[in-house]
Amino acid sequence: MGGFASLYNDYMLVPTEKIWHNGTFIPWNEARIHVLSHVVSYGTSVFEGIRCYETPSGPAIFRLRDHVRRMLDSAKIYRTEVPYTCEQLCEAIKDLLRVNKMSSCYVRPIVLRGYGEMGVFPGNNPVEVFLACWEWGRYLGEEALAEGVDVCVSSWNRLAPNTLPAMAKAGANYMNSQLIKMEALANGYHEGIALDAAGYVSEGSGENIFVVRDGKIFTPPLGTSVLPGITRDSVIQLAQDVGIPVVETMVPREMLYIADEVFFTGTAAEITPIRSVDRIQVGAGRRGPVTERLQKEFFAILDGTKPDHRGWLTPVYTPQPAEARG
Ligand code: PPE
Repeated sequence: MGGFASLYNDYMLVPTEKIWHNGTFIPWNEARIHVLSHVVSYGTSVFEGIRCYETPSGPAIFRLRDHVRRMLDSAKIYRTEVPYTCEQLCEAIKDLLRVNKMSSCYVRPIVLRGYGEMGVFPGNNPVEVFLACWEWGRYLGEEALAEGVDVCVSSWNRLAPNTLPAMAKAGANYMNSQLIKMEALANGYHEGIALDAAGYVSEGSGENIFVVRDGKIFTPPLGTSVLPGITRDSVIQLAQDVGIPVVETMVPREMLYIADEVFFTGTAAEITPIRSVDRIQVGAGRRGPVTERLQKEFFAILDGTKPDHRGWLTPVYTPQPAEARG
């Protein structure tokens, strides 16, 4: 990746066998759209990113219903009727992983407006639903989870209210994310943090953000142009479980510099510590104890060392009742 040096991780897709399209499985290479599909000119898509983990009781999808629900919410914001229910899409995603014989992987459901009419109005273009999966490693590099990443505050702001709705996970929002990410990499950082239109801390190009100071955790509230992250919500609940107070409040930029710890959360990034912001060292300049504790709690549910009492994991293969096993 010329110009973006070694901070760019190689994410070259390795095809899996099948992709689900409007109710049927088609070969990976046949999951195509016409170049004049509405989505190509106008960015008309909403999507999700979901992880499936290899657990001691088999592959399990993390917070599947919550992700599918958020995609249907995103579609609703854009007046798009998805011709499948939440239950149907959850079942189809489980089928997808079985058909492709996947254990740990990333799942990308996409709803888009396809080929038909031209012009901005999307309402007469077909709604196409695709479900794909592939193997995806560490989002911000292999050492990121332990060592932390170096980030900058972006010169780009996040979406202003009444421009593009930040609560929708829409393809178009990611043009803003791309500006943030490219600028960060071009300047030698792993990632950028964007402020909202009022100048308060919002989120990363593809991650929510948390700040720790004096044993308390702060995170920007909905309404500061953040995506309502499912990992964000999980971390808030896990922090409460272990008695660490979490406050959803406006975070001024300078809090990033004087924090004891700062970390990102996201499906792809999981819980990634931030060791510097704008070349100012955060805390001790490495993963702090609160971040580490939350990582431990999070991964303990995924590796089965802690019970999943909230039902966050959906098994891909339904466990057989003992008597039916023969
Ligand atoms: N903010 C943004 C802008 C965002 O894209 C994500 C997810 C989050 C917050 C965290 O949300 P959640 O995954 O529900 O905890 N970003 C996805 C896309 C990554 C990509 O490069 O594509 C992801 O983490 O899967």
